[in-house]
Amino acid sequence: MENEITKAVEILKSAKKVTVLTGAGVSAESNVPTFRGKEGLWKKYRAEELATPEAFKRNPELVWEWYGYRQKLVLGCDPNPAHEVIARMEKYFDDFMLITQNVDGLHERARSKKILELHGNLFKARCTVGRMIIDFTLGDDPLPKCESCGALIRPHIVWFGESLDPMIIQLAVEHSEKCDTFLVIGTSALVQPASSLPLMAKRSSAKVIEINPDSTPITRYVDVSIRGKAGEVLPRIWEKAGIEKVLLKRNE
Ligand code: BV8
Repeated sequence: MENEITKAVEILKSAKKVTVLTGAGVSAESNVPTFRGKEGLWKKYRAEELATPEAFKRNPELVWEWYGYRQKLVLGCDPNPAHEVIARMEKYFDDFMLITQNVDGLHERARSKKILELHGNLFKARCTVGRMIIDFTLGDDPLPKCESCGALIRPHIVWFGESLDPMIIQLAVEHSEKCDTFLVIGTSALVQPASSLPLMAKRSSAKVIEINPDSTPITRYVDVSIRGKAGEVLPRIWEKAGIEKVLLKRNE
């Protein structure tokens, strides 16, 4: 692994435009269960049962119960060193974008500012009629309604079979195609269109670095594949790159 970390450090030291794509694995060390891991969220429930518009139509109360459970679960978790290094990276590259598939809000809590949330956010909801988006945490009402029109509100989450926000996916594609360095961290690379982004970066001759304890369908395309945990590997790469020291010296 040391050899791959050294390669990743060399790439980052000459990077100017960095794009990062994260999946549930970046929150694993914050004790947020991943989707498809052995303790995965989907294990208790099947995605089709709950993370789809049909499920919400069929049983909105059960879907809200699941999202309320996940809100409580995430509120008991904290960002881990992986989130923190990604937040610090943002300050040191001329052009930086974080694209996340995660809906847990931990990147924001780690003070990342430049974030594209591809799949929405657990702590936002929207009116099923007027589509107005609000900050929302489930309370005692199992079927929360829109304050202005009385219609049901739903989690502001992209469910399977639903399209992503066109503006968000367009920005994600732009940042994947124009970066010179693309880090893909903690994703099984199974969900589309997110998992096409690293390949777009590769096709636009960016250097792609994958950090994941397991291999994934994109491992064979990346330049550097580091088999490790994000919370351990990212701090080592960042420390070794010494970018903060160099730039702090420059700003002295
Ligand atoms: C859409 C919100 C147009 C829900 C989620 C081709 C093109 C377009 C669409 C499709 C297509 N093929 C299939 C589709 C349909 C579908 C899809 O991709 N299905 C898959 C399952 C085959 N896509 C869609 O429906 C998308 N819509 O494209 O619209 C359209 C419309 C209709 C029909 C066709 C196209 C919408 C997808 C969004 C779905 N919503 N989330 C919720 O959260 O409640 S996706 C869900 O999976 C989460 O967001 C999650 O982030 C995402 C991906 O999972 P991962 O993040 O990768 O998590 P996972 O557990 O799988 O993996 C964790 C990884 O971390 C593992 O690799 C593990 O090894 C690693 N790890 C573990 N510990 C660590 C670690 N890594 C680092 N450090 C550690 N410590």
